[in-house]
Amino acid sequence: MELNDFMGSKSGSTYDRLETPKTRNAKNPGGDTAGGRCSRLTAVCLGLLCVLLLTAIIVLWVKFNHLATQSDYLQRSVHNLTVEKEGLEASHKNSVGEIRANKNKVTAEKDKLQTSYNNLIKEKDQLQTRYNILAEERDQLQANKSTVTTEKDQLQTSYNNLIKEKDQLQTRYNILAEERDQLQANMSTVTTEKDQLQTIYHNLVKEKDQLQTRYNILAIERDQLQANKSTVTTEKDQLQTVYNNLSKEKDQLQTRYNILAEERNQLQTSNINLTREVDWLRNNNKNLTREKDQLQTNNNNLIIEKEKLQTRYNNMTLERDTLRSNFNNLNNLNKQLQTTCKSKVVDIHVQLGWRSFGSSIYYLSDEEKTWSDSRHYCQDRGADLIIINSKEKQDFAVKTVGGKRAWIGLTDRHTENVWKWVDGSALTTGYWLPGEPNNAGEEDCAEVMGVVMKEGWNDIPCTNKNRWICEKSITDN
Ligand code: MAN
Ligand code: CA
Repeated sequence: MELNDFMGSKSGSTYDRLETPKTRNAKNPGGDTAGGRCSRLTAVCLGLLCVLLLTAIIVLWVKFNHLATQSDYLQRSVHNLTVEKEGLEASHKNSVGEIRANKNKVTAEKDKLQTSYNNLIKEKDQLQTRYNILAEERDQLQANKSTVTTEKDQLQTSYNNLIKEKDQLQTRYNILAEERDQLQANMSTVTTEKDQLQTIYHNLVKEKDQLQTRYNILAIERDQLQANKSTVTTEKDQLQTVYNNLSKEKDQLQTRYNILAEERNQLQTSNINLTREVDWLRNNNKNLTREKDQLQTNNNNLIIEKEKLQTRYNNMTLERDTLRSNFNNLNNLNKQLQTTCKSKVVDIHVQLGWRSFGSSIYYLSDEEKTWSDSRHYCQDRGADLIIINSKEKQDFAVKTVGGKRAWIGLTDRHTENVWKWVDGSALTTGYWLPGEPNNAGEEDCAEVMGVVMKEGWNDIPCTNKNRWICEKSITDN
């Protein structure tokens, strides 16, 4: 803006007004002499040089702005990517921590299950062994029971046979006894008829002897049978005792067998439950193994993603470092250019009659204008009326105005007796002449006077025409 303004001042009537007194004194009123032409040529060359310089400055300025925008954008991108990367790294760390914790838990649970599974297998084997022993014992008892039952049946058969034989002997004995009784009865009859039948008697005696012999034989046989019967009875009693004992033992065995059968059933039930539990544990183990494999896969994927992100991060760090280096180089270049540019601007302004003081340049007009017109003149050149806020500046202003007077950028036109500088700041230290400001007839604008014994400020009407002092900062961008 200021540069364009400056360029504008070159070709118009304003430029003529900017000519230094020195230049103006050099003019020949006669006009077209060799000295005059030389001066014009110099002015034209200077103008061209200014145009070239300003063009270069504009191009560099535009380029610098473009590079600065790019640099900002890249810096923002780097920052966003760094934040994203940190977020991803944090979430990755959390995920890895969780996976490790889960993996340790799963491994511990798996070990526990394996241990309990091994214990169950051992218990199952022990139960199987005990079951086999019980089954063998049961089979032996079954065999013993069959043997005892067979023996008992044989003994029962023998006993029944002996009873039958005994009954037959009894029947025969009864028949013999009956026959004996008949013979006895016949013998009485025969005794009566004994005499008559002496012969018969002898025969009968013989027969009786024979019968006696037979009877004796039968008696012996009976005694033998009786003895046999006693023996058989004893044996029967013994057998009965044995049978009773066997029955008792059988009952006891039956009871033990029932208990064993119940125990066997319980063991079978336990075995089925254990088998089910083992199957369930096996399934669980399979599921846990599957989950573990999935977690392992997830972990591997995360590690791959992390490595990719790390690579991207490293590449971006390199890019960022390169960009930073470029930015620093550009910044340095920009600073150098700014310094050079400012120095050139000051040089050009000085050549056009501006004076350098501190970090600003100042222009004292030869013309006279109202306070507002004077201010517009300065503003049109990227400057404003001078602000005097230090003793050094006051001394510089007095020296510049040199025995004359000029507008300064101070007014109370908005609120009477409230003096403000043109940049809106309030007046803190004033270098007023004694008795001023006195507002003698609506005096709202300030001037500086460099008249001997009258070096200071005075208020006068803003519509008065006066010289002025412009101030232009060379530190502003
Ligand atoms: C005298 C003084 C000033 C006043 C001017 C106006 O110099 O009264 O205060 O501003 O006249 O011309
Ligand atoms: Ca006054």
